[in-house]
Amino acid sequence: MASPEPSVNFNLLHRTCKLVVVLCFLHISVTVFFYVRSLDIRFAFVQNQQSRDANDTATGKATATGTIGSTGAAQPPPEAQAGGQAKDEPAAAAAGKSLKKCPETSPLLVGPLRVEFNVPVSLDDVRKANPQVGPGGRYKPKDCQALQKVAVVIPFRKRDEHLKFWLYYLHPILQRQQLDYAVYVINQDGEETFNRAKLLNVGYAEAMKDYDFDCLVFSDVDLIPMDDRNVYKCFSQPRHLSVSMDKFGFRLPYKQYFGGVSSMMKDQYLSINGFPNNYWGWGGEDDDIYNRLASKGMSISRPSGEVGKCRMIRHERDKQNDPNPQRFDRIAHTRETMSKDGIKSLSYKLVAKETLALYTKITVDIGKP
Ligand code: UDH
Ligand code: NGS
Repeated sequence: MASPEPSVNFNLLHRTCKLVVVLCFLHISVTVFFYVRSLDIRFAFVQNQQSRDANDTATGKATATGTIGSTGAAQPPPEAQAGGQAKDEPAAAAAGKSLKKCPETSPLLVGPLRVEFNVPVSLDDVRKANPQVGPGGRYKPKDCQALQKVAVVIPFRKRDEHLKFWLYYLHPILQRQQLDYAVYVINQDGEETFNRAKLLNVGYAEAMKDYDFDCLVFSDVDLIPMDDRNVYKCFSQPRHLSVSMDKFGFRLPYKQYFGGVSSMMKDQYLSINGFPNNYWGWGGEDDDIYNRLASKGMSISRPSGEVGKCRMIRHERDKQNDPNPQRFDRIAHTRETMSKDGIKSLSYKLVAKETLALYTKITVDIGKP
């Protein structure tokens, strides 16, 4: 007699298998559903990051203070949602609490940059690309307290095309460097012989009337850094920043070279009585500054050759800036002259001070040789 048991067993096995298959299907569906959803979120995050990055390039705004929801909108971090301790910095600022200090190295830096001068730029474009830069070319980070207050001083006369490129490249860089900065263009009035170092002294004097800057960056108008890790700030020793220029084959032309772009803390600058006022025409004033620093026992700090790469905008020699025949004699006597000639003996006539959208323009009569 045939027993019914095998058929019962078979039916049971059949049903169990069906159940397992259904469960597997359910499991796979749920997994696929959540996987696709997570892709969606990641995609939204990337898109959002990109637009934030583009915006941050212009604004220098710190990123990633919250999480990104499926809508792509920034949301408070989980701790804040749960009523935890996470700090929302802008809210802290709004509540009158002091901001925390910016980090030693800005997280916004991107490293090597492409720098080209073949397409002209307009001031209008630069303004639009830098909405966070205030009148006079001033900026400070919103989300943290900048480590230094920096006045960037540019000696100037009739180099408007170069200035546009300088503003176009430098404003985004300086914002990413999380500096509290302002740009001063010191325009020599009239047609007399150019005097770079005296204009830089005027820049110091005029900038200090506006704000308690603790660092001065002195930059030629035609020099653009090729790496934003070359931070336009001050160090424990005076800094030479344009160490690796294209026109010198990306090398330092000589060990004492201090031309182009340099920076000094206010007290370093004052300890050498500022810069010489009597170098009229091209050459030697940067060597005199180097001599001043060396005579006070200071050394020159520099970025690496890689980080210090920069491009110079090619140009012809300017009118009224021929090589100064007295420069060799003058640099041979820096030690004797520096206490008498410098910021303490500076005299000039302020012709105009204009607070423009991207910089402060100081037009000045500095006399003649
Ligand atoms: N500068 C002006 N206007 C002038 C002269 C100088 O704005 O008429 C400023 C400007 O910021 C410039 C800086 O001063 O970058 C230094 O000027 P410089 O002439 O000493 O140095 P630069 O490197 O030129 O600009 C060196 C001479 C190049 C000769 C090239 C011949 N092909
Ligand atoms: C030196 C000049 C510096 C000048 C440097 C680079 O010879 O002022 O060349 O010049 N010193 C003297 O003349 C004493 S550059 O090639 O950039 O025009 O900065």
